[in-house]
Amino acid sequence: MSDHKNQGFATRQIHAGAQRDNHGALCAPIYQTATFAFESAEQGGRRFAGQEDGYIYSRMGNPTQTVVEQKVAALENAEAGLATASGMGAIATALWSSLKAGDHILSDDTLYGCTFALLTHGLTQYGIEVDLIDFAKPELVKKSIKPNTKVVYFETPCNPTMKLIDIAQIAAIAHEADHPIHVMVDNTFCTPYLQRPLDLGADSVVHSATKYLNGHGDVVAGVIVGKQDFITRCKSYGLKDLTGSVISPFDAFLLNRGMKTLDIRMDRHCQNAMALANMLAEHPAVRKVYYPGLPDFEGYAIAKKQMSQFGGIISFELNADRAAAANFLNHLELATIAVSLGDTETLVQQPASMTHTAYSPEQLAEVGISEGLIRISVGLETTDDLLAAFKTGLDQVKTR
Ligand code: 7XF
Repeated sequence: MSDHKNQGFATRQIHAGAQRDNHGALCAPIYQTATFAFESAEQGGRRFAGQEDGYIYSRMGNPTQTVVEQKVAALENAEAGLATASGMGAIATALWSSLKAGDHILSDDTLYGCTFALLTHGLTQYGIEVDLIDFAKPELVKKSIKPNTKVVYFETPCNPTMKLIDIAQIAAIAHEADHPIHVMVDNTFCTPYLQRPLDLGADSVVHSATKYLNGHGDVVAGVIVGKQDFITRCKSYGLKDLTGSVISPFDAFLLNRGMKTLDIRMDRHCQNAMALANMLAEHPAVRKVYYPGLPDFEGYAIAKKQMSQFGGIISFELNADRAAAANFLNHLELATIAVSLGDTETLVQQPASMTHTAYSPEQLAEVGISEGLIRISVGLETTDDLLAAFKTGLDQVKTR
């Protein structure tokens, strides 16, 4: 358990995990080494046997990685954390560490495209039963739990429709079952600054640290946090033997640096997104805005309850055909057409043809991802400049 429990978020994001090296370096150094020297054959044996703490080989841990892990764990109020080479590395490591052939995973139906692919095209090939249902219907979740259900999995807000799922309610349903069920939440869209699923009853949290945690668009990384025994299993089995999805010391260094400013970046992302969502909602060229901070958005009440602010992601549909949506993106000033999110730059993309192509057209329609849906990752630019760029673009849309 971290010793930062009584400190504020900003103090933890800067100091948790930090350790002075022999030279007193302020910033945790990049330990660019694959392996670590043992003082003796006996010491090597003791480390492998788990009888002595210390580093062995960088697939099993590295001091730069440890800083990230302790920091994220402190921010999520978790006992322990594990850093990985990508968000998918975190999700795959956490799921492979929790499931075996014959087990059942119950997941929400709206997931980042590659998570959807991992579950429906991946896990099913290895004898794991997968059911995807709408977790906004808690009664359905209750009915869908089976005797072999081992994991309940979801994102909230969901990528890209911003559907809200009540973490406390779903965790309570899963934990009421007459056998143990592990509740795993992807907290990428919120970060621990806006939402802490473990405090609401979840068992573990996964992140694409590529997004807000790092925040600068220059790293692909992931993290898992949870109870110490679960993280030990993820580290010494899931990551070491099954996925090998190890973060590099340099990426761990950048991630540690990015996380030191998480709260002030998130505040600006949220402010810019709220202003932009309000403008979009009032513009005649816009048919629908998907943003948890709009009081008439489904799930607003859940967002109010479990998030401290409403986040930096907005999706919306134009009151126009698909070609007009592409034309809008092609001529939009300031925003870059790119997948990913949580960067300083505002990014726009179309989930149906980009991030969510693992879904069939029928599956996209079922979860409400329309062909023309546009997702915005609202950046840290000056609010008025962003509003002006989107307004200019929208004013030119030929509405139906
Ligand atoms: O392996 P990654 O670091 O790219 O993370 C995977 C991932 C996991 N969970 C969520 C909620 C995510 O959004 C992602 C990555 N999503 C990007 C996006 O939606 O733009 C990936 C670009 S294809």
